[in-house]
Amino acid sequence: MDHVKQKLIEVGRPKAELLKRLIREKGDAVIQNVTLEQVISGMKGMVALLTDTSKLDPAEGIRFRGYSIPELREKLPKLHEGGEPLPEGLFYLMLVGEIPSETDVDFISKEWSRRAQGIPQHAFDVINALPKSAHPMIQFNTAILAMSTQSHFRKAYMDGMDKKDYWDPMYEGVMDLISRLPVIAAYIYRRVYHDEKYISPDPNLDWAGNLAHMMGFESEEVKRLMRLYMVLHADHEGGNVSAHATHLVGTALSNPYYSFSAGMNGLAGPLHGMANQEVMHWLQRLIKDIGTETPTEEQIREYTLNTLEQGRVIPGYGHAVLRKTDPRFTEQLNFANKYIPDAPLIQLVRKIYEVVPGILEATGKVKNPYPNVDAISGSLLYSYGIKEFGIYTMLFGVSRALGVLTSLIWDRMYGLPLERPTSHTLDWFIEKTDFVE
Ligand code: HAX
Repeated sequence: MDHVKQKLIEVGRPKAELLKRLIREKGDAVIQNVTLEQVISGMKGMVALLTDTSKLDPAEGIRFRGYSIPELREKLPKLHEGGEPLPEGLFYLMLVGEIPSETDVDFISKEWSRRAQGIPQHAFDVINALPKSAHPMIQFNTAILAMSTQSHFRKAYMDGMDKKDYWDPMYEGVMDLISRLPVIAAYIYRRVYHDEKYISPDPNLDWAGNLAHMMGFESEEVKRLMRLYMVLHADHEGGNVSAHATHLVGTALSNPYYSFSAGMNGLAGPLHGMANQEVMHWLQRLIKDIGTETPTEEQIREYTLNTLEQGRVIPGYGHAVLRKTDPRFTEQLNFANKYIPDAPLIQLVRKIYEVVPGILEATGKVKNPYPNVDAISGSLLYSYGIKEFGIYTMLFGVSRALGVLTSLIWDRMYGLPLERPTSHTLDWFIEKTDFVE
């Protein structure tokens, strides 16, 4: 048994016992009152999930196992002095709750590199069976499902595994799946945008650096960006659509491929992960309609108001939980200010940030008028030469695997049961609230 898995048992078993005791002794404690509005408005603010990997504070933003993004950048192992933390380290932190050593990170890097070699040929075949015009998220998700033929969990379940061991084949499947996503994503990218000229993985590279390499980007600059991107998009507590969908499907004891695929279907929606692509379309149209890459604040104001008048949202702005500028936006802006301050799209993003929050605030209904992670991520990728918007959500998906799949292992470690909330008809809500029609 590898040492990460051993560590996971050491940490996981006592916590699973603790949870059992908590339910036994405090199971009937009331933790929240729920309003009708919360139910109907997408369960916002309703406590409904146990997720340990990260926690989102409306004002401060995300913390991974208690660490803010600036703390992670300081504490997680890096390949180079002054470089970006390795996503492998964030995975370890989310999995076992401790900052990893360089040896831990190196082990995970090598392990993922090894496991990535096991992708079944039929995963590539199903991608090839789709038209190149199929959105990369369709190709990505199809390949994820196709790889579930190798599910350790399914096999162990069929063999009659004991409930308390569910986490073990889940860990194996999750490690396989995470290791393989960059290969699949790069394959789709090269297939669609680079005449099927594929690049083999380099076993000596880290997980994110390898993704850049397989996509055809050899510079250390792009690899550094990819590490940042993979860390920033990894997790956002348990209630966001991709995390919740992965968790929900997992509670039916569906294998990690089925579960993650559900999450990716959610990520592909324009109000969630696809917003990064939507932002680029919005910026592209703005530049085309106004006729310049350097519009004035007044021109941006008019364009924004026009979008709102058409009954559309401003992509990259707003959030269901955050009530301040998303620190993931700020981290990317800091990165851009440091390395590519004069990139035209970055200058435009900065200018839009000056204008849009005031307009959204003035509508009186938008609860968070500030930018989220997607307001800048595409512009950053674009400025580094990754210009094909169609893959941006897929890259988000590769990163999101780190958090939601770690939670899936913990769901099985905790022995969480089938998720099955209650629904009611409109008549029931009317009666329950003594509403007079
Ligand atoms: N532009 C225009 N209107 C917006 C808006 C925006 N960026 N954000 C919210 N609103 C509107 C809502 O559509 C809603 O209008 P109606 O009452 O007319 O239906 C009203 O303001 C209240 O919404 P809210 O409570 O502030 O926001 P929600 O929690 O319902 O939704 C969203 C949060 C992120 C979906 C929303 O802010 C939005 O649509 N933003 C644009 C799309 C986007 O950037 N999504 C990515 C979010 C981050 C993420 O998950 N990344 O993956």
